[in-house]
Amino acid sequence: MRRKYNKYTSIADRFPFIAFIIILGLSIFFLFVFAERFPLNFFSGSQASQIVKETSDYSIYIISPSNKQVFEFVNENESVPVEIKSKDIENLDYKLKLLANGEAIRTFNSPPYEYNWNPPGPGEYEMVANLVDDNDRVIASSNSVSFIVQYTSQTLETIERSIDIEEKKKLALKDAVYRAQNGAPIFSFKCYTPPVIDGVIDEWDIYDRAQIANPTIKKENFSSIKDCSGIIYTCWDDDAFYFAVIVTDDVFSQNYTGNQINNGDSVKLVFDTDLEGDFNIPFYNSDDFDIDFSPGNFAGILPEAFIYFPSRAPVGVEIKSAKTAGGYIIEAKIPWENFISFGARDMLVAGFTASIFDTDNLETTELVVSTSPQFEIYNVTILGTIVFIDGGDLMLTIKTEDETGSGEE
Ligand SMILES: [Ca+2]
Ligand SMILES: [Ca+2]
Ligand SMILES: [Ca+2]
Repeated sequence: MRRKYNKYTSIADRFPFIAFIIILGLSIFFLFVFAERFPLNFFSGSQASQIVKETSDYSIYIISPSNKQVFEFVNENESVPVEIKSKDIENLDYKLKLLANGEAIRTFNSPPYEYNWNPPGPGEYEMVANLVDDNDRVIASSNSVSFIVQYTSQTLETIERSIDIEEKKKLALKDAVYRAQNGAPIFSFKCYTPPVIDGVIDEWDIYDRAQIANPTIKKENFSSIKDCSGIIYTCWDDDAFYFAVIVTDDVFSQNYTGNQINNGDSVKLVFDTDLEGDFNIPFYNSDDFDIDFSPGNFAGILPEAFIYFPSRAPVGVEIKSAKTAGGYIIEAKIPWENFISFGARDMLVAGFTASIFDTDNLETTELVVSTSPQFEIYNVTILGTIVFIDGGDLMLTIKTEDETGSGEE
């Protein structure tokens, strides 16, 4: 019996069973290959999935923002540039619907599929563009990109000073009449060695810096701080006010001189030197000074300053500029005699706003960004605040700290 049973289960006898296993194996293999190539719902046989199959030739691709991109914004006016490339969808009766975190933010009826999207706040966003029909049914989808929006509060970079200086800063503001609602005050320190006005700004990092990035005039033209923004350093002594500005400006244009400077790329400083005396007078008067600084055009037109209000050429101004890869630098000294009877002194609080006037392709100003949240010419009520502090020789303080630091190592 046993031998007979062995004979019955020989290879030849098992063949149908082995063939069945091989066919089953191949079927599973091909099923996986197809599942990889086609969307899962292709196999469900529903009508919607048939449409997806038929339109899988449309390629919709979000090229900006890129996946995992991090946007570091300094204010809420900045936007994420969205750009979508597509193939063969232009002549269809479909619309392209852009979604961020599942919410529709823009519907395009035709190309170009470009949009500057102003995000509602910081966070991680997922963006996808869907090709939809009149019934809002999704015909095809783009790649999905996720990106991060962050806001860095670099509006002011106040260097942490000694206890004595920090105390002075508080004290200066405590009893001062100033417009606290116009942004955080800028602290300007006395210099014991005046900066060298040469367009090289190595010596400025011991002073506080302020960001010039709030769009204030023609702000509808603002999209990103890469278009136009800057950083200003200031200091003072008994002779003069000094500043250095690093401007980011993608298109440089300055063809003007004298009282026309602010039609081209330039920097404007406005001072309200007596805040308390005429606090309720909104327009410029005898204690207010509006000064324009031009970097020149690096091709014949020299850097210069002009007092826009009260309109006149300044005296004794030293100014140097330098062209940089992303914009330009201005470094300047303005003697106090230009401010008639005003000169900075320790703990004095004044109105102050620094602005960058940006002209790119037109004949006149296209955008103004400022240190204060608001700015307009001839209006002193929206100026920010500057606090003049004598904190001793900061160069000495920094050096001492360095030496202590290296000694401890
Ligand atoms: Ca210098
Ligand atoms: Ca005033
Ligand atoms: Ca420009």
